[in-house]
Amino acid sequence: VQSISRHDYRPYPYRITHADLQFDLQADATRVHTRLSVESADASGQALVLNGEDLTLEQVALDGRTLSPDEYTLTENTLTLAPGTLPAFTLEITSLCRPADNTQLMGLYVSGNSLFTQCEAEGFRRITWFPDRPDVMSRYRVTLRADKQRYPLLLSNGNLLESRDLPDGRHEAVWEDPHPKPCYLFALVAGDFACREQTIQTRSGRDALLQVYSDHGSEHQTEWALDSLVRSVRWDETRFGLELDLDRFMIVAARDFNMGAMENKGLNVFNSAYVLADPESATDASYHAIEAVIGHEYFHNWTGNRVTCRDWFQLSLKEGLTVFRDQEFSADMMTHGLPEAEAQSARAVKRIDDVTALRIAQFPEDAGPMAHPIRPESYQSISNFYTATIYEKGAEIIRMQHTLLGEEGFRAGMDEYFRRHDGQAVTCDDFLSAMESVYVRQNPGSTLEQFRRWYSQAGTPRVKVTLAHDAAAQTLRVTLEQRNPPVGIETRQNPPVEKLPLHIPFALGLLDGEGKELSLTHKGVKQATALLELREKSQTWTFENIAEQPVPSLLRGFSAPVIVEYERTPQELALLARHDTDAFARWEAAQSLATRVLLDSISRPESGSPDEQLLIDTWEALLQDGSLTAAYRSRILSLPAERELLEKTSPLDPLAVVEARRRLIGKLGDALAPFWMTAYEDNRIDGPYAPDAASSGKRSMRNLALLYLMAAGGQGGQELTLEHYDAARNMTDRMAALGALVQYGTPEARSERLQHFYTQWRHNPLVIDRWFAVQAASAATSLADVRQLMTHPDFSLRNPNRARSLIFQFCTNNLRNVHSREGHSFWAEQVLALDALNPEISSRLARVFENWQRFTPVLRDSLQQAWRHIQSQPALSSNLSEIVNKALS
Ligand code: DPP
Ligand code: ZN
Repeated sequence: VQSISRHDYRPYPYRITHADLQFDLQADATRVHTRLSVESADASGQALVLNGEDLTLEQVALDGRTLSPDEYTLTENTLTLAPGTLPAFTLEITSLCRPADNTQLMGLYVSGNSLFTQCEAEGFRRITWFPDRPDVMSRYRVTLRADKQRYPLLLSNGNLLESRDLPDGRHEAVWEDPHPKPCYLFALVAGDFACREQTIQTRSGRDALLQVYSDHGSEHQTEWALDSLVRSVRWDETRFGLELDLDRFMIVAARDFNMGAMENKGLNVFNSAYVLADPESATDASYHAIEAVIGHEYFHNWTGNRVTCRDWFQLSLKEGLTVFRDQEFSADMMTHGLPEAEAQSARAVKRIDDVTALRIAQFPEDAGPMAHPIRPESYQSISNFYTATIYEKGAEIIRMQHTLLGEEGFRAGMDEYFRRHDGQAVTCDDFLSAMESVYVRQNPGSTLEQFRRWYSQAGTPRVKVTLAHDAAAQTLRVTLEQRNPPVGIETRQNPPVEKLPLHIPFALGLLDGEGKELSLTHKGVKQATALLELREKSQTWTFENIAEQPVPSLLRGFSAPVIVEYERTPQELALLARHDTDAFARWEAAQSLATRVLLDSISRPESGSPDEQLLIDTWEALLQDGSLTAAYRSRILSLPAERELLEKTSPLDPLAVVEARRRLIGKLGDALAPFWMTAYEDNRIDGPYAPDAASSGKRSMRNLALLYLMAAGGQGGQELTLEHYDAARNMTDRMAALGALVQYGTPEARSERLQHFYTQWRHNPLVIDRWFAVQAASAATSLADVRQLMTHPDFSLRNPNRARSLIFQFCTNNLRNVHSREGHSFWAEQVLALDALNPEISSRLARVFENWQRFTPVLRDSLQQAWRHIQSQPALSSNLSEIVNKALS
């Protein structure tokens, strides 16, 4: 498989000013007539190369003259023409594609009775011949023709110009998108849907029609989605001054969808999991995810669509930035209308959740064979680079710019970015230059030149902290030292790649021995939190008026995506967990204390951890601290997730992690049972369901208390959980009870409630996904159980949500039962089965064990064998080959 390099970028030698597409839509074969207005960009007379995949070419015409086959070159994936020195011409192509056979769900495909498209990154070439690259931007006019009964709705990007009936029961709709766009933002949808809509006035007083389409029968589940869309429009107006630039903005829910959602211009296509919600069937987490994803895709309208990527190496230009924007949107929505202290806490909860996700998904990626900078240098298949690094680390790198520039400066930088680049396809460097234009005004003599290294260097940097207190001088010297060891392919490069020091904003606070915050005075400036800008390999700051040896609060707010190295005593951690004024660092301290106890008990299972009692006391203090919000309390009292802990074992020892964590949950549940019971009672909510921060926080705390009580063992916990299940009036509570039972309940209780749940929800596919997932991820579910579930009539490998709910959940989250020789070969078997259907999905499943070399020897051998088995198969997809070859190299 060929690798593409960032430095090979060449501008496309032609402009496609207009694309006029006519579709005769049918599920088995759709004929596409493509009419392109082409101009030579450089008068060089170079060949015109178009991409195509799984298409049948019927006819090619240039300026109205049909070409004979010897006038063009057709290979499996290219169509090459030699228009010579013509400055401008019209190219017409007729081709066929086959939606019903399209199991990859890229290009035009069938889901249920409807037709959908997915083009990012390279799906448009599966619809028609075209220069399938983001820097070719065209105005689209799209005519859709189809059977009216089967496909009563015909949607595409932009505005509906006209629609009319045709003979033979067919009809036609013509859409025009006034904004030039790359083909990856093209979309069409044909089918029969229910619609919820609302007209709003944009900030400048224009009317805009917002619509959410979904299957008939699910219209009662789209209210939250439409409301979230309205909030997204408002938020982008107020926070970034960005207005909706279309008369109409549509969202359509698809049952079969590879990703979360897609920001096609004016016609977003969404995985139904990120659209449909009602209190009965959706959890708080789903409500929040729907709001976040709707925001994310809507925000792409400016960051991605109006200003797009020059090439796919720049993917983080739009994704990192848009994730940052959706994170801020969610935080603003959560804190809206709360008193200051609660707002701060809610913001910290959002930050905690985002950082946890980063650590679980991105840190391991950045230490494994797929490690890449947020702007990769090369790839074989771009689909493999829709990664946690591009998205989540990308967002952290934008957030650091926000930290360095401040809210106002960042906004000024964004304004400048749009002033310079609206309507263009640009690079990450262009974005940074716009931000830098503000930074240099704020910091004369300084630039963001060094900051750019974050875009080109992979790996999670480590920052080592050293403190030196001088009691006589009453000063504290803080030394930060950065290291960025080689990762991924770098570890095998000779000579070794030299990584240069990064520009790292490091937020620091200090507490005294009683836990009171000290102020930091440096060069006469006094503050509670100092933002140290680490630029050298090692740098020292001196703070004055520090009478006694302080306890440092490090990397407050997670001010940079790094790992801090600093030896702390358990007592220090406990002090910070109780008193740190920075809510993020406080949570971090509690988590570190728990991690320490867990790792201790793994390394010496007989004696356990000497700090266990300190942890119990700390948890008790936190349970009784009346100043904490319920949401925050639920985060600080949760034990670190299994996968987060796994990353801290070396070699990776999944079974030990599962057992140690289960044991400690049980222990904390038992030791603090009366407190959990009080928390359970105190967080009861009467009244109707609402997913707001305060109520979801209460549910989250109440359900955590329930889990601890259930895990404590004994009759009481299970009885309470069964009651909780029966009394639940929303999916959050119902799932919490079911989850606790499935993890810790007796086999009878477990299977009885699972059966009950299935019977009640069998008609709602998104809830049945939960039913598969809760079982697949449970330590009580064996490989044999999973194989049994695969024979369930509701299981299908073809539906990505269903495959994710059972196969991915088992392989990713059932650390106890996937790690055996049989478990590993099951994984390989499913990777191969999926690869034959849908390489986007198979390569994702393969990546679950990309870090196989770090496991304990027995597991490593067995994983290696499974990888080799995959590698030995003929005809792997190019997506999967890239992953396999990197994993085994
Ligand atoms: N639809 C995916 C996203 O929004 C890819 N652009 O992130
Ligand atoms: Zn995105």
